[in-house]
Amino acid sequence: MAVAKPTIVLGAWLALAFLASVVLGSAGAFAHAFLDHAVPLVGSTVHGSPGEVKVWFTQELEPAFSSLRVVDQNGAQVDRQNNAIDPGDRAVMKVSLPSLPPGKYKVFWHVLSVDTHTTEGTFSFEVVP
Ligand SMILES: [Cu+2]
Repeated sequence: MAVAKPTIVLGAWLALAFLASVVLGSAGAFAHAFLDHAVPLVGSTVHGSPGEVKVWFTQELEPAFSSLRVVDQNGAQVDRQNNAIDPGDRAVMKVSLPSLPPGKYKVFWHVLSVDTHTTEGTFSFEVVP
């Protein structure tokens, strides 16, 4: 029995290490950059054209592979194509807008987060006079 005891202790440590890697691994899987909130608010109606679309993500982004695009009801891109990550907060990306006529607009985002995972999504907002 004096020989078996260290083996059991080692086995317990390995089991613990395995459990820890499973827990930490699954936590990491939820760490991608997803949309946290945006201005204009997701699905909102705004009076007058907003000057820009600004999106807050759940994780910092890699600027070279992240983009934000705004299209009108016909699918034509209407933003100023100057999407950039906020130098003060790398989890924030924005793009400028010209004066938009009333209508429905859709925002497409496609980002690469610092953990090298790519995520994308869309949301819409409506401009009314
Ligand atoms: Cu990730």
